[in-house]
Amino acid sequence: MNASDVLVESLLDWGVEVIFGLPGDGINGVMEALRQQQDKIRFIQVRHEEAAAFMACGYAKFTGKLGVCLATSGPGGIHLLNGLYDAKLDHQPVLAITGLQFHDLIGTYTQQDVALDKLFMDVCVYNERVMGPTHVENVTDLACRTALSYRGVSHITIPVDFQEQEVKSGQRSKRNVVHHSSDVSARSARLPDGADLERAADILNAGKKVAILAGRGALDATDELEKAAEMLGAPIIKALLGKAAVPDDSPYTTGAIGLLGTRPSQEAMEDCDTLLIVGSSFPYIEFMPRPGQAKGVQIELDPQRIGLRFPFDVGLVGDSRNTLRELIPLLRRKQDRSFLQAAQAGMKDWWKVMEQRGTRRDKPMKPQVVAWELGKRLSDDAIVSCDSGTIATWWARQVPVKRGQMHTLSGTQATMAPGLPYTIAAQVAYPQRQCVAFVGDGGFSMLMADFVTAVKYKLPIKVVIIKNNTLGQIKWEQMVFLGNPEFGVDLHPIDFAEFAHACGGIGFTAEDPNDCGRLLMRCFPPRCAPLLDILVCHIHNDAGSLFQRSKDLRGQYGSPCGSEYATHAFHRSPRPLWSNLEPLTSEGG
Ligand SMILES: Cc1ncc(C[n+]2csc(CCOP(=O)(O)OP(=O)(O)O)c2C)c(N)n1
Ligand SMILES: [Mg+2]
Repeated sequence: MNASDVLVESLLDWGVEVIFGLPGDGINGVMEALRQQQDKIRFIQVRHEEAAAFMACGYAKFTGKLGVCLATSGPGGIHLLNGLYDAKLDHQPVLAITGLQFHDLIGTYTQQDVALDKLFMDVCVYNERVMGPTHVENVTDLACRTALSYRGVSHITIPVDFQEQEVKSGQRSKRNVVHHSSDVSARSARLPDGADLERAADILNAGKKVAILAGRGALDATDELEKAAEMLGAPIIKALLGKAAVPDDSPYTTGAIGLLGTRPSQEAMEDCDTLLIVGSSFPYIEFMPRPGQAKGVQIELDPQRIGLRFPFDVGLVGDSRNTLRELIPLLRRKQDRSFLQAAQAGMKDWWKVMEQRGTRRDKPMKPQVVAWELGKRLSDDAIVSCDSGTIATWWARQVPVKRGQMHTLSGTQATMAPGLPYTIAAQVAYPQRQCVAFVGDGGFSMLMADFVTAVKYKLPIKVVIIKNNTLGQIKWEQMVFLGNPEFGVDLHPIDFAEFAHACGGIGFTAEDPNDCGRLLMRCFPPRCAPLLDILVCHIHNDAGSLFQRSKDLRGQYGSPCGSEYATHAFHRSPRPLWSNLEPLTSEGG
């Protein structure tokens, strides 16, 4: 057995079934061990290591298991970095395995002499350079355990010559007892303190207008959230990563919050006298109640994050589901249902507006139409991945989530490009489920070479691209927040359908809103045939009217200065900005 064999054996002990990566001469020792174990551990070869890291992160998001990616020394490892930050910021357990130069040439300006352990210091919860074959087993055990228990990124980097070195007797240091570490993963009960629970219940029972904000940490607490909402007469507002925490047909939810959220969510935030946050560190503080406006209770797994965004009165450190189960029996059902009823009435109107926008038949076709048609055709178990950009707004608002579906995007890193690799990882993990990327042309084109990865591994993913030939979100920000004309945001058009064909997939282009549904049906047949599909929707922006509208808005706020305007918009009064931008976003791309 050599060091790489020990590494792969240890990964198998930790239940790793798949590794996403791209080989190179700095990691070929590990590749050989993977080749020998290919019937037990799958290697998915990517075209860009960044995609591999996103795949590992997506795999972790969708399965709850450890996501693993691999890259060679120097440039390969560097390519992983953005995807690893995505995992760090969205708290996903990911292990990165990389190579280093020959152990006795490190730090001598030799080729690809990049100290990846130093480079990754900030992104990792565990980060170690292997110092010899007998170091591998204990380091790998600790790397896997740390990533899973601290929900972050672990990194193991191995000098290339060590990768092939045999593990021999007499090699160990005198303290390194053979097999002294364990592959057992253990969890605590993850329950808060009893006294804190009672204090939290008192606050929630005393509140007259209670709002719940649910995030990523509440994804497996759907029933408990609805029960709490019923007891408290509280609307459930969802942070983007918590989109699937409660289905959108639930009578309790007001959907998303923030610039791409709903009006009833914002109204609930502004009017509530008590806020219960469940598993969310939603970063846009300006959309939360003002300090002093509301009492607050926070349920959060990580004690460090209690009170991060709001001056809470009580913090409950625990798992969302378990904690809610303990809390609900302490709650009294509120007789006054008017706060919830107002939110429900607001949502009725909101969905009417969404439907109106989603069923417009004028040309050029609006992105909301595509999102609406897509939402209708997603299967009950669909796994949807989105990207950063205006695309996220259409996904957040116009694609209702059903119970049983999973939806995600890069929440806190808010990076472009993970939509496609997340979807590939989802399809690897769940070969029978409908896995869909809903992405912009800018984000997709960043890592589009990995579409061919789906073709290569016969993964029947669906990719819906909103093609507006622009970095739409940035164009919009330049105009509306800064009051400037657009600059550096136009994208040279790509015929994505032709690209799909060139890769061996299938591509369609939809330009007519009357035809969009029919074309989507070809990609999303009622009984999902395992086809490789890519659907491309051409959306044209009317840049002139977008700019005019932004000028009108600035006039309305009486601020000639873009930055002042943005300050006003974000820090003093999110609501007027938010409600005025609504028609703008429906017209723009
Ligand atoms: C890696 C990265 N680069 C730049 C940005 C800044 N950014 C956010 S959204 C966006 C535009 C996205 O364009 P596209 O994918 O076409 O979506 P659209 O906004 O047009 O819907 C940019 C450049 C980012 N978030 N991530
Ligand atoms: Mg675009």
